[in-house]
Amino acid sequence: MSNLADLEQRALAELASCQDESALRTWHGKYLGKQGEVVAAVKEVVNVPPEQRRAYGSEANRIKVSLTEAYEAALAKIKQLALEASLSADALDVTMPGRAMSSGNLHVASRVMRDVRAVFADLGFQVYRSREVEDDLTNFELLNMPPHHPARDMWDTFHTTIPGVLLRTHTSPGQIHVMREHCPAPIRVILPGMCYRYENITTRSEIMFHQVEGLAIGERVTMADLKGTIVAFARRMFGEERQVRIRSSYFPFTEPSIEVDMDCIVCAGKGCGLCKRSGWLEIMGAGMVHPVVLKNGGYSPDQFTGFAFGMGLERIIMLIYAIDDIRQFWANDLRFLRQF
Ligand code: FA5
Repeated sequence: MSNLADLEQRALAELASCQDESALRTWHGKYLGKQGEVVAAVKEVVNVPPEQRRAYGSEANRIKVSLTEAYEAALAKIKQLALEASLSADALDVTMPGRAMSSGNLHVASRVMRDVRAVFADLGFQVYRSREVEDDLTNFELLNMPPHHPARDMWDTFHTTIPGVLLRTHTSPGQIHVMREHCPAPIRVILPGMCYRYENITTRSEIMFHQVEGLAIGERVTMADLKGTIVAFARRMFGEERQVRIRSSYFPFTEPSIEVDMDCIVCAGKGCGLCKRSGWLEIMGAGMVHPVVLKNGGYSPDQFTGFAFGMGLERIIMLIYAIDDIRQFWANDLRFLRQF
């Protein structure tokens, strides 16, 4: 008959001396496994005299339960110590579950700008990037607006502390840069980018906004080419059924000048709040490049003609998505930005 008290003491002493998980598992086999000493001691009950059998049996079971609990506690402790040791040694626990990365998305202005660029690429236009900090000469004078010309009032300007240096009010000064770089070769480019105007912020006007300038110069470029380009762009961008309307207008750097409207995308020309009940929405200013501007860009107006246009990107996006407040674009409100 086993000496239960001796067995328990021995098992506990050996358990306390186990240093790692493998020693613990060996201990478990020796005492609590199928062939283990504790199981053997429990089976021993049949050899105990009947008057001691009940006491022996219950003591053997108590020892089995208590050693099982001691083993589980020791195993948990050793696992915890091993985890802490590996964390402090590696500083990276590859067993921990990963943290999900939230993926961002392109700003709606960048996305639609890509679409616009793709449409013009199909029409044979290259992209030319021009500077945002300009000089007065290129932003105004070379575009046929000498100092004190009243047309300058059309563009409220952010001037810098350096005299004659300003934030461009439109992408049109890029026309001068690209012409001077490429003259006398024909040009077909778009010039996308940010513009700045010192004006009141309203639901339709911001102090910073994107424009997409277009410029085509060649020996036989006509108003019909301008019209065809605009119509092709509007239909590719907004749908084949779109109607385009051309009104005469005035810009100092184009002659003749036009303003281009599209039938309202929301009410299909019937009249609604977005189009101010007119059925039409303005999408760009345009015209034939003024001879003075051609000359300033290095081209002879006797040999070359050209067309140019400039459209406001945010206004176009407002049409596509029926956005009623331009201030949303740069307000950094994720609820707005995540919709696109
Ligand atoms: C111009 O800026 C001319 N440079 C366009 C041009 C280019 C005409 C080439 C002829 C030849 P305008 O000031 O109208 O024109 O601006 C063009 C477009 O920019 C407008 O139709 C509008 O869509 C957008 N825009 C103008 N001001 C703002 C503003 N404050 N906020 C948002 N968009 C604006």
